[in-house]
Amino acid sequence: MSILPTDVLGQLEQQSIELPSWAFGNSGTRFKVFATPGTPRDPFEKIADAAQVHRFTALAPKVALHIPWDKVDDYSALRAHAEEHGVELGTVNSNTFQDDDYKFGALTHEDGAVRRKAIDHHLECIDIMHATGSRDLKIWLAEGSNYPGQADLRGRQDRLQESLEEIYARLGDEHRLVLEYKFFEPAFYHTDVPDWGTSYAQVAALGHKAMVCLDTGHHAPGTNIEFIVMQLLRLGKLGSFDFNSRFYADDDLIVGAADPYQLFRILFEVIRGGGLNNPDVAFMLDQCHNVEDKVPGQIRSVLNVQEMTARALIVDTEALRAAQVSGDVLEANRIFMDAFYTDVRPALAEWRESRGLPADPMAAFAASGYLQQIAADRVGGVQASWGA
Ligand code: PSV
Ligand code: MN
Ligand code: MN
Repeated sequence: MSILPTDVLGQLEQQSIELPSWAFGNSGTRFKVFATPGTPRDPFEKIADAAQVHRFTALAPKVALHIPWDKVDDYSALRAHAEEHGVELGTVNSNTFQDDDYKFGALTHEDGAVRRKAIDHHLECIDIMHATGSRDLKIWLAEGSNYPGQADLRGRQDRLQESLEEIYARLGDEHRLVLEYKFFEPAFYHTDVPDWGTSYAQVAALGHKAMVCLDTGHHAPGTNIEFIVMQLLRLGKLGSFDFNSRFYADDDLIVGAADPYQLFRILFEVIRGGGLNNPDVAFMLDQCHNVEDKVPGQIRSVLNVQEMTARALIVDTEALRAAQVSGDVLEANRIFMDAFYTDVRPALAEWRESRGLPADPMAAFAASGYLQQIAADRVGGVQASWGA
């Protein structure tokens, strides 16, 4: 018998991970952006590449957009293009971090004219969501200050609330707003939405359509992220994940690359708190592939999430509960670790084949010749970068 029982496979079948369009563009550090041959030149090509990930894994049916990076004249055409490629358009991410006007803030700015511009950008994103059929507006704010005394911390928090209220009021019935937090960067002294508590306080004041977005790379070293996942699920306020890995800060590396055990622990709390099918939670990646090929980078990412999910699903929860209740610390920990140490890869490969998917999606994609094809086809034009 497979180490993955039928009910576990049934749950795995429901897994759905949203890909970020920007993962397919060139990205880098402030030192250098390394271009990859065949990198998409526009949002249409990014979606075509994202569709490959779904084709080889059946795990990634949605692609998130970033505005203005994915600005097009006709979003209905982009939506139709996605559907032709077997995927849907997902979360719309706003961007108030690349404009000179936002040097001292956007939704929190002292100047009402700048706040107006930033709010209007979000209203435009909501208009786009109607055309793309997206549910979620994701807001990450780069605002903060570098020096004590530079900013009126409290006034900024009040203005943030007012700005968010106006954006929230424009959401359609089918829409949600998710507010992402990040403990530092680009501001180094204070950040206006630095932690889940601030995000929670802001979205709780808005209403039921506003939730928290948890980016796994946005915490101080040593933070118990699974505890935050548990708490937000318990409060009914975990709206979405931005999955990635970090060694130091916001590294945006392949999810599960730095610490697969942490990913396992997070997914265990996801399952404990409502399961993979929880309609409230969007499972997104937020990664950049600086030195590796982008499509296989994304394939590896979704497979890592699938693998750690499978391990989390085979925790013997009944035995674990009994050990917890009886105070058997070592037995409880053994049960937990047993699942984590179980190699589920052969069973997953077998299961994929039984569903008409390649047993090894990485190898199958490499053999498909897609990267060579796009390198030949997409000569000329300007390659999309992490930004445009
Ligand atoms: C900010 O660091 C962030 O995590 C936000 O989600 C942005 O939209 C994204 O990165 C851009 O890569
Ligand atoms: Mn993010
Ligand atoms: Mn980030």
